[in-house]
Amino acid sequence: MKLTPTSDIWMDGKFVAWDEAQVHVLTPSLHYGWGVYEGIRAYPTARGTAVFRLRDHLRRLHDSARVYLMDPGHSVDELTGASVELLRRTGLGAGYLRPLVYLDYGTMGVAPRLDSARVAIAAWPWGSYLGEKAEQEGCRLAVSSWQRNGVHSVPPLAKATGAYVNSALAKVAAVRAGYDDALMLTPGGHVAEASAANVFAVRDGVLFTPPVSDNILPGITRDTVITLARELGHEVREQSLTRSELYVADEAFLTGTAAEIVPVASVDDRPVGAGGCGPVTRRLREAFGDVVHGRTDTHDDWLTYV
Ligand code: PPE
Repeated sequence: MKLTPTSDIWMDGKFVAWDEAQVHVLTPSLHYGWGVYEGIRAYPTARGTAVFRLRDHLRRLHDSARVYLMDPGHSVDELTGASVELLRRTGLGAGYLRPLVYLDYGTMGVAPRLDSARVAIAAWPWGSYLGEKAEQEGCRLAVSSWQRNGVHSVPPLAKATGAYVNSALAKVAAVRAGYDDALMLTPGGHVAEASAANVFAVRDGVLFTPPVSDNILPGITRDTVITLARELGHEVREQSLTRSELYVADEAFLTGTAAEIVPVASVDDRPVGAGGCGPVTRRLREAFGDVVHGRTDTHDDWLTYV
């Protein structure tokens, strides 16, 4: 996915031209992966551009920073204002926001100085994360030989930059083997999640998704889908799943900010249900589309209008 530059990037309270948003090559965040970030989407609505669950994402950014002992130095309110202002300046009607908390250059060694946190927010247009074909016809997943980061190694609930070498190893291997994405397991063999998205299975109208204790990032889209599914009358169970339970599901789908809701066509070459997008997944995608585009006011509190 090639980046499309926009006009400005917000850095520590100032707007900087895209090409001038530089950091020193010796920042410890680059060397040791000590940084945290978020991914947030903005959508066009009848009332202008709206950012979806902005405060929830920025709160998670603060939570992730706390796990990594960094103080972003800007409150959730300040970062909300900066995000909105950035979208105004860049003129993006829809797109992706990427806040990043990282360490300033100045020390080296694996115990970096943690009181030098810097914050940047960039925004750019971002289309389909897994590709148009996967979005329409479903993605092909393969269980990865790489285990998902665990609570004893790299805490899965914090969105740390360095943690993504784990996701990247799995995703690169899956793509090289001809799949769209990797399905990562816990050391105990439970399904955790895809490389950058949570996973759901549907059987007899009931939704199943792995619990936070199975090494997932507790996704905001996951939470959105749980809420919408219950409103549509579905039972939702957060419980451990094995890969075989996905093989025999009626439907399965992935959720994430970048990915949105993507049907799963197959897992390890076993077609899930009838393949393609099943009826429950379709209904949830419609409900999600209505909410993010402000076509319903039931969840207007999830939208921050630019
Ligand atoms: N698990 C992981 C590991 C993950 O990275 C994401 C989001 C999710 C679950 C879903 O979380 P949420 O976006 O709150 O529903 N991945 C982000 C980054 C992708 C990327 O850097 O590439 C995203 O979707 O923005």
